[in-house]
Amino acid sequence: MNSLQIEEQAILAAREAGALIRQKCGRAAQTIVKSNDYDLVTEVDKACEELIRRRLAEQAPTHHILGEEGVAPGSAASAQAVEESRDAEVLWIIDPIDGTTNFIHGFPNSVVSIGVAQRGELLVGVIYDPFRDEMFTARRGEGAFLNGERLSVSKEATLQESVLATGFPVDTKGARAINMRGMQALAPTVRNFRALGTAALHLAYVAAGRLTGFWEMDLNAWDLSAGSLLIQEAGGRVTDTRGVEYHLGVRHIAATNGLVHDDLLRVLVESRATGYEAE
Ligand code: 2AM
Ligand code: CA
Repeated sequence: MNSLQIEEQAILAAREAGALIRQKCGRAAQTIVKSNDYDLVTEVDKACEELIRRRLAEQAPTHHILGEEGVAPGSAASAQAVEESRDAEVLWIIDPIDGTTNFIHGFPNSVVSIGVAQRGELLVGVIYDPFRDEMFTARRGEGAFLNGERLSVSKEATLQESVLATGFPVDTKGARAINMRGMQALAPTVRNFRALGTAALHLAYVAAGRLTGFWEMDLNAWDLSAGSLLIQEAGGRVTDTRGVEYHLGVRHIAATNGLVHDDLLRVLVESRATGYEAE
């Protein structure tokens, strides 16, 4: 299968799972608590992942799959699962519902995120927003697209002109407090903040120039891989919060149009809000 065929399959899988997300948003019968009371999953997350896995078993039986719902809860288990699978020849990295808390509350902001890597290097990224019917796609070296139209990142050159997004970690005691320090430090300068409850949609919006940048800590490869490729292909920059170029093991993410990247990192480092302080 070449990258074009992989992209086609990812798009079909994302549309299929997206239809279920749209149909079931706010109507999940049961909510299951994962690592703590704020870390949630529903039977629809599992059903969406199952749909995608079934398609891949038929269309690409030799490819490996790393899906959020196939991994034990908690940061350590997630990091280990990524480590164990990242050198696979072809690896599909799947978040069947990014924005599960929104999904449970009927807040119509959840997406399907599918990244495909070859021996650890991202080849294809697809993020589908079923509520707006927006399909974000990228293939390495071929650019990023929204419903077939070429994307490029925004042109804001200063934090003063920037709209930045972030998310609030499920670890209410440690990571959330660190995240608030970052917001506090940035608040006097940035144009404004947005928090949509889905990391993958934030990344897609940075690629589309709708957001200047995004940072968040303790995320997983399935939240970040597809969106990172979209941003790189749209001319932006993706690193960890200390400036190391994005790779599948990155959990503390900074993703921008490139122009404000160093300024964002400087504020996060100076305010001790990179997420690495606790490690
Ligand atoms: P999810 O909806 O797939 O769980 C919101 O700030 C972002 O954090 C979402 O993309 C959400 O993804 C992600 N997230 C939620 N719980 C998480 C956890 N326990 N570890 C890491 N990321 C999580
Ligand atoms: Ca998820």
